[in-house]
Amino acid sequence: MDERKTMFSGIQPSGDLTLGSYMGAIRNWVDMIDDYNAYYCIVDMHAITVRQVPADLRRRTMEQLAQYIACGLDPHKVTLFVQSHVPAHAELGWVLNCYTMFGELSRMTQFKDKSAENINGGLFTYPALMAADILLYQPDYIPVGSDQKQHVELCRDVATRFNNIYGDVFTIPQAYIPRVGARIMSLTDPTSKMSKSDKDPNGCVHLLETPEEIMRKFKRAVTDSDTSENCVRYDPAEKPGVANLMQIYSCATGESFDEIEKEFLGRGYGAFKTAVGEAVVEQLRPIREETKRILADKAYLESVYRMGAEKAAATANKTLRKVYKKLGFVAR
Ligand code: ATP
Ligand code: LTN
Repeated sequence: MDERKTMFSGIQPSGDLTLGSYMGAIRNWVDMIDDYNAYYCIVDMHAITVRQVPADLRRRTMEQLAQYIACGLDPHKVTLFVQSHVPAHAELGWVLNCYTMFGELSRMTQFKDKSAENINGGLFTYPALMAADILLYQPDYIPVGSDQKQHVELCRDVATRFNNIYGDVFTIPQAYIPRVGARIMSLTDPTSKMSKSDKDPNGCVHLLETPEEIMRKFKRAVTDSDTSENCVRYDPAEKPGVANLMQIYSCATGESFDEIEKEFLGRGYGAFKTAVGEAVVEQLRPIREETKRILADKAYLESVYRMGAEKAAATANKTLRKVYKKLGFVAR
């Protein structure tokens, strides 16, 4: 019997993976690989809440799987799978829609941010599907960046509501948010989150970018409006750009903010930005090279997602059967 606690998380294949997703989420998934029974999903059904080009969605799903593995997620240690391959997600998603309140969904900031155009029902009810993703696996922790905290809180509320009516059906999960790197900001606008759908390509670093591109972006990263000080010091309120670069450097090297301040004492922003760029290049280099190698072997990737879907479905179907029984659905 596996005594380890369970983890679940997912990322949408809605764009190329970014340094933000790596530092806020994937890095933790990898660090905890031996200590938890973990499920990591590519949530393609969530991605279609925003219009996608089918060929791009297919390509990015495969690339994302290759990147998961290249980052260090050994498919024999954790379950890697594609959401649409496990129908229980859609099935429990519907059920939980009926236990999630209109008012709760209206308060979700991600919905408000993304609802400028194409405000479809899926975009609105997305957190109910996310709750289903999570609750199917009865996980203890959900390792995500801080932007997902609100969705995990809603998942906890829905699970508690369901348990209060039907008894102990769901484990109540907790968000697992890193101390450093929980919210990496755009390199060109340190007041907004680094995101794969950012319109400014210079604000965002992708895991598969070349060293030259990465260095160029870090060299032109915004530091602080008062460049006369030119001093590397952690002050998120006054110097958000510098604080963001310090977060990134700390994630890449393991150094504390104190150590970083000492290392760059009297050396100015130019030297610091170059050092951050170089540290990120070195962190991403093996991931990029390994991704390329894995992507060339389509049969291997197919075997990984098939094995993952089978393992995930075994757990998910058990929870779904329990839920259907509690609801009063007649067994098939
Ligand atoms: P989109 O632009 O499509 O909303 P995104 O770039 O914000 O996407 P997601 O796919 O939504 O990224 O996020 C994947 C995971 O990475 C989530 O756990 C999320 O919290 C985390 N994450 C995303 N961006 C960042 C960031 N800038 N800093 C830290 N964590 C992040
Ligand atoms: N909402 C998340 C993606 C996501 C997710 C999940 C994360 C969908 N289902 C389950 C953790 C657990 C996002 O937009 N990043």
